[in-house]
Order: sequence, then C-alpha cells, then structure tokens
Amino acid sequence: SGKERTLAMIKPDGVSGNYTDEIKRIIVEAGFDIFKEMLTQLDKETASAFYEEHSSRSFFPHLVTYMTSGPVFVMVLDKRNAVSDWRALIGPTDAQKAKISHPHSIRALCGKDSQRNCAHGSDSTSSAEREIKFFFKDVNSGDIASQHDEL
Ligand code: YYY
Ligand code: MG
Repeated sequence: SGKERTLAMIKPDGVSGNYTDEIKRIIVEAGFDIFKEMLTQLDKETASAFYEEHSSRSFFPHLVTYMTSGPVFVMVLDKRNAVSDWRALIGPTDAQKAKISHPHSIRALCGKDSQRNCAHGSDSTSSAEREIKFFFKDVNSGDIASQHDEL
C-alpha cells in the first residue's frame, strides 16, 4: 500500500504554548492518521539518548535542557510517504528561517529559533523505526489498531 510510519513530537515550547490541538488539526487535515499519542516528560537521560547523534555538538547541553523543560507530545503518524511529508510540514530546523521560507510550516507557526523549534520529525525510515521503538516499544509495522497511552 506504500503506507509509512513516522515519529512526530511537539516539543516543550509547543506544548506549553498550547499548540497541541492546532498541530493535531493540521496533521489530520494533511491526511495523516494519528496511530499513537502520548504526553510525557523527558528526563535528561532520555532526552540525551533520543538525540545521541548530536551528543558531540556544542548545542547539546542546551538542547537537553530545553527538551526536559516541560512535557512533550509524541505521536506515531501513518500515511503514504509519512516521513518526508511530515518533515515538509514541520519546515526547516531554524524557525526564524522557516518564518521566511516556509511561512505555513509548523516551525514557522510555533518555533522561536534553531533550537526551540517546537516540533520534531524522523529524518528517514530507519530513524523513524528507531524513534518509534524508542517511545512505543510495542509498535510494529503490522499494527493498525488505535491505542492511546499516557505516562
Ligand atoms: O532534524 P532537525 O530537528 O530538523 O535538525 P537536526 O539538525 O537534526 O538537529 C536536531 C535538533 O538539535 C534541532 O531540532 C534543534 C537542535 N539544534 C540546536 O539546538 N542548535 C542547532 N544549531 C541545531 C540544532
Ligand atoms: Mg534531525
């Protein structure tokens, strides 16, 4: 069927800024199915593990502080071309640039800069698989039943 699954996250500034409902509306209107959703608070160990690939970057300690500053809303999204379509919908990493080049993107809507950019999306099908397992250990590609978890 060509259906694909990706990991989406509304970061702490998006949740605390009350953007969760608006972003979920945008997601559904764009044709995604929200297969799983979970509101959770990351601790430093979990945020560090999630962004492990960036652990040597100078921004990493600040990134971990930001990602643990409040709850995040994590979703598994299903759609044909879910990975690339969700990346397109959130827009560029730097929210300041997004406001100019992608004014209708989610990062333009609720992001502040290249760190506080209010949304995450897996950048490939392999990172989607890793990130979905990271948050939803029981999900596999054959699952189609809807389930809502809360931690
Ligand atoms: O995949 P994406 O989130 O668009 O960007 P990445 O380059 O993978 O960086 C991941 C994450 O790191 C970004 O969303 C914010 C943070 N970050 C940062 O704090 N400062 C930067 N200069 C670049 C990225
Ligand atoms: Mg990335």
